[in-house]
Amino acid sequence: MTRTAIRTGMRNHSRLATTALLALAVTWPAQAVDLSALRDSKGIPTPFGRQVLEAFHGKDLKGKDGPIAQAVDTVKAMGVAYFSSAGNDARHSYTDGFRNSGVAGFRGGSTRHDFDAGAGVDTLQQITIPAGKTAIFSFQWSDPHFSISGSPGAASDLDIVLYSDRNNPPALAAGLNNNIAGDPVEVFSYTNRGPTKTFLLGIDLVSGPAPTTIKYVYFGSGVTINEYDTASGSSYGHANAAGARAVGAARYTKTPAFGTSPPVLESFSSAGGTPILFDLGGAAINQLRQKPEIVAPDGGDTTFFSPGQDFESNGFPNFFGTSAAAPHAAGVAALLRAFDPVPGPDTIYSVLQSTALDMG
Ligand SMILES: [Ca+2]
Ligand SMILES: [Ca+2]
Ligand SMILES: [Ca+2]
Ligand SMILES: [Ca+2]
Repeated sequence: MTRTAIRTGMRNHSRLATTALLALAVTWPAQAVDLSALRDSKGIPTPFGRQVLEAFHGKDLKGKDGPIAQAVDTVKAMGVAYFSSAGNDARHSYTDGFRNSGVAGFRGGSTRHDFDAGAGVDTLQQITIPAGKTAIFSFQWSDPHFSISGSPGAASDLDIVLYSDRNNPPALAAGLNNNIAGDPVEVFSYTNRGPTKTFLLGIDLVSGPAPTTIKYVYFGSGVTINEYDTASGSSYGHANAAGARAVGAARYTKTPAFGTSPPVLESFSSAGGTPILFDLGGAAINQLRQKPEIVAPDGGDTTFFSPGQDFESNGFPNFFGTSAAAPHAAGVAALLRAFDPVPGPDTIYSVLQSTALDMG
């Protein structure tokens, strides 16, 4: 993957001149998003001359283009350049094929995934959740989504279950929906109210064929996967849309303007590589999009966000994350469009990438 950093010339207290219009689409949660920023009062995608940026990466469906990714592609086709934060989840993802261990799972009749790709059998994956922290696991598998493609929806029902690390451990949290004919998605969250400790994760096939790909992305400060960690890409959803440019983050103090060249990627900046496994009609495809395409600075001063986070101690809080980087990329695109309103998004994307610094 080639990552490049756009040259914003950003300095502390810098402001991005934006004579072209910027629109902000906040997408959280992604399935209930208000897309009004992307459309005018008649519901028509916003016209030429407008850039769209996005401050929050939502958690819409991965493995295919969800409703927001589709909206991104629609407005991009109307001439809108769209920049999405790549995400702040580094490589916090596990991806593998389902291997049937033959060991019984949580629900009656289910069988457990074997995490060990070799001769051994290991049906529980050890993870660590720090004291007082909440872990969220979003688990999906290669199966059509009813909410995107309509019938027949998912052909397989899988579950994900969290256990304590004791012998004969009780289940602490789980995603146990019947997914048949619905969406192949299970999500659970769990807050560790005790000291930092290890837990065990099981993935069960309840019914239907074993999926060729299972994948979860996890969220939560300090949560770690202690075995069989595939460290897979965590950028998905609308950041993964073909029409969007996904933006990673490099702290502004680690850019050429501050003496570091090439810029250094923030350790949390999400890696790409989440394949698109189904088209909008539910047919199986395998399309890998090179994401994120560009990197922009984060960590600039703001007047209010994030409170208490002032790493230069200059009285202004600093805004970190790819949500801070994406608006800088959109701001540069707006400057380009203010300079010359004719070029469409493909030209803007091309100019940004071809004039960027190669980060390797
Ligand atoms: Ca095995
Ligand atoms: Ca284990
Ligand atoms: Ca299920
Ligand atoms: Ca500051």
